[in-house]
Amino acid sequence: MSKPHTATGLPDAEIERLAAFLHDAERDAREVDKITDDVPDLSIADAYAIQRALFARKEQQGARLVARKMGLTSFAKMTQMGVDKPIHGFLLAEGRVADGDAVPMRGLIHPKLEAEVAVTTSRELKGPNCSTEDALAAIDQVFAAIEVIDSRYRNFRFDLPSVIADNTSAARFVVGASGVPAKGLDLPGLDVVLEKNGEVIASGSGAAVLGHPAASLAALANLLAESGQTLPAGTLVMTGGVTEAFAVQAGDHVRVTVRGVGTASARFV
Ligand code: OOG
Ligand code: MG
Repeated sequence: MSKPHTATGLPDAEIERLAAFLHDAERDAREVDKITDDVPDLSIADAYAIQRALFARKEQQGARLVARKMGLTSFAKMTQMGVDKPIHGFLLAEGRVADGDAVPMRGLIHPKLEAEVAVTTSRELKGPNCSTEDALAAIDQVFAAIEVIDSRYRNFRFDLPSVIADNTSAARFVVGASGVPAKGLDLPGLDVVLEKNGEVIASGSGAAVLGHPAASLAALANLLAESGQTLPAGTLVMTGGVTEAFAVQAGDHVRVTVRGVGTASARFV
């Protein structure tokens, strides 16, 4: 029996069973009990092993990794969800929505909206010990972005291991059609505004994201290192919600503006 990367406590068959459970819930757009109701002592390492097994299942069916995400990087989000540690997940081509396009409610359970800053990288980042400065030097372009999260768990309630296994509630994401070079930008000073149906519903600064969006990128490199992974050059990263998340419904038109950077918008149908 070989278990590459991380020593996990759960047998492989259990990891696979829980990954299948979450995979099917997402496929059927059906909310389910959080997996720690079933496995109360689920460790963070096991939770990431389930997330990787979920990714492997999707990859087998043709899914393609196009970006990475950080989550729970702002106090607004940690407070809203009652959890206190940043987490990371994967984003697939099938979840990407072009800027300005429609997001069908079909296939989603109880989607919520997040205003984010996305970045692309121009060099590989490798943890552990990746610093904010290392990460900042690796940022190529900066974009306004919207993340549509959709926890597979009943009432969007979970704990840290459960949400990690559920790929950090990832569902859809929209990255602005055009970004700007990071050089010369004050990332913590970025002004991020979230509008729904023409009204500002939340705003915040880049500093809301772990003090600096580059700190979130560094945290991603360091978390990936725990499972022996690096972050290749050319990776697109959603650095995490600046504000708390907001429910959306069909008919809503939403827009994120990052002043001096750009906008990202979508409409729910
Ligand atoms: C977990 C994902 C959080 C963010 O940007 O903070 C997240 C959740 O709140 O469901 O994507
Ligand atoms: Mg997010």
